[in-house]
Amino acid sequence: MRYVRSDAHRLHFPDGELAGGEFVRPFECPERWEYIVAALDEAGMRDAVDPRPPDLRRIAQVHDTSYLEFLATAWQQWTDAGYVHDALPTVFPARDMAQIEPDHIDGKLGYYAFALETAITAGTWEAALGGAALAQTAQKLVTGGEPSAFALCRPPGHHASANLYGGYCFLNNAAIAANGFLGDGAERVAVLDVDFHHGNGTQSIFYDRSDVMFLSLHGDPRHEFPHFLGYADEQGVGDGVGFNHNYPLSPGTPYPVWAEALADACAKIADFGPDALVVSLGVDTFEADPISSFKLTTDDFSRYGQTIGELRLPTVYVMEGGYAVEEIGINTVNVLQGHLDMA
Ligand code: Q9C
Ligand code: ZN
Repeated sequence: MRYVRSDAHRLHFPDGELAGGEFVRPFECPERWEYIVAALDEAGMRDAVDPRPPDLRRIAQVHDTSYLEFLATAWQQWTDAGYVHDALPTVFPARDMAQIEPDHIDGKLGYYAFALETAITAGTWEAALGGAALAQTAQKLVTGGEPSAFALCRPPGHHASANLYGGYCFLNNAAIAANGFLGDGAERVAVLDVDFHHGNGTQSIFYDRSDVMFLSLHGDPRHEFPHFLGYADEQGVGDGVGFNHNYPLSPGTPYPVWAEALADACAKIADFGPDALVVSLGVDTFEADPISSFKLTTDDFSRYGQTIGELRLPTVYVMEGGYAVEEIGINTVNVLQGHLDMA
């Protein structure tokens, strides 16, 4: 399997992440990328591809132009306001308040953020755009005939909606890949999200559509981030009814229970009969993940890679979460190799 990677990810590394009421070293850190590249190399998966330049016209089919404009200029506006540390919002357009984009950067940050663990820095936009370019390049490889490809995106993307950032995500790389398949002639695309956290951004982007089926296995939002989306009764709206499937699972879920949900999701994908599959690949379902609570082992990642490979669909894997940095590489590689064993 070819994989697409670039050094641009290093441009995004905030000084801190707000967690448990204090600033801690960000869980979403550049070492994650290094460990994955090292494990790919060790496994003999050395077919690395450089990204094509980002296609902004297509990114703007997934994200609002006002949101892209905000991301592209937020750091400049922040420093123009006299601030010197990473940019974080302090105020949000909560219930019963005006949903109007303010002029001041303090207001804009709250308008476009849904969570405040995620800081914006000088290099955030360039890194996020670089990540989106990886997803676009991987999609082009698969549209061009490669059976599968892996986009080593960092920062991740599945929490970002058309006009909201948070949960370490700015541009929705998986949605950008899915939209790319449609733009290049696919009639139906499935997005399978196996990250520990619900892919609220991806769900939101495709919620009213029948050409993209979204399926997510994740920690129950009653207990886990992002807390405000990901319930089982969210089945789509309008044309999209029946094309959104959530599998909220209890804290501590072990592999057999998780695998049962995956089997159900894969049966739904097979019935849907998509032309392509995008997998939002977060390996924060790992038993030793520092911010998550599922109990998957390193071998389980091989097992479920095989289950996904058995679908025998043209597939783009897009990197999402996974914060047990020492094992993030092997867990990721195990999914990709499991896929290759079966596909
Ligand atoms: N106590 C991704 O995996 N903080 N984002 C959770 C848990 C935010 C995760 C706090 C987690 C974001 C892409
Ligand atoms: Zn996650």
